[in-house]
Amino acid sequence: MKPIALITGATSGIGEATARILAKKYRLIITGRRAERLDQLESELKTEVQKLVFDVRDREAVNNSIEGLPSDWKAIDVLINNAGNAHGLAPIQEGNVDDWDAMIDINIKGLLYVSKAIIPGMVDRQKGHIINIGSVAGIEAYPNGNVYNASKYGVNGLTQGMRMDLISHNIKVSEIKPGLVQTEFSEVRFKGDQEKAEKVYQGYDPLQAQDIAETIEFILSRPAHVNIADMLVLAGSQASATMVNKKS
Ligand code: NDP
Ligand code: 8X3
Repeated sequence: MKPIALITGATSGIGEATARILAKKYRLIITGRRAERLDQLESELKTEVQKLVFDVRDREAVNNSIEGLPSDWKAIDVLINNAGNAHGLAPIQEGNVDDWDAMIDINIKGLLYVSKAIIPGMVDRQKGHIINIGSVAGIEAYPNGNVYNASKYGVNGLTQGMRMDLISHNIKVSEIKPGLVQTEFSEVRFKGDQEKAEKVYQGYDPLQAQDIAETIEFILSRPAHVNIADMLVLAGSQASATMVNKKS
């Protein structure tokens, strides 16, 4: 029987690409709010799949969904805490408080709610691997990034703490900090403004979701005596959160 991986935010970008790669070796629990996308993805995956539709901000929905999994799907081996987004890009004095709430509630509290529903089972089984998707934005602030930066700094701190608390239970905790990845991320950040979103990825070759999915696959495929704690993965032309060598 294949081991089980649960991926949050599997309806697009990094999460979706990760589902496609991990389907080779894992049974998958794919999650997100857009049910129709999960249906489509399930139809394309060549592995057994469970779909859970919930908003990671809704603690009750997270708990009910995970508790409601069939008994032979409860022993989750791998958790990919990927769901998240930036909402807005504005100086702190002009920030939209609803955007701030969304980023803190999704990127930090949502990650915690999902983790809280899954970690006790991993502790009982003395087995598991959690990969949190942080960001270069979680080790370097940039102008107008403020609350998104704070949310990813939060993921960075949480990952370190989780690793310490869970090490004695044989649970590995890793973090990947991607740089610029061409996904729906900027469409969400700029609230559907395609022109602004496309500009983020012009003049250089950005990372693709597949690159991060392959990094996840690599981390999970290391032998038991190797724990990849942290990986910063930038685009080829990127030196830092703010420095990209653009052609034009
Ligand atoms: P996408 O916008 O393509 O994907 C985001 C995913 O998160 C979607 O599947 C979305 O599903 C899910 N999601 C968002 N909000 C919620 C919510 N409230 N409840 C449940 N699921 C939610 O972006 P990426 O693939 O790029 O982003 C994935 C992760 O990677 C995020 O944590 C992001 O911060 C991080 N990251 C991205 C980078 C980039 O440049 N793209 C760089 C560094 C880190 P749905 O809308 O269906 O709920
Ligand atoms: C996404 C990468 O640099 O746009 O976390 O914040 S960045």
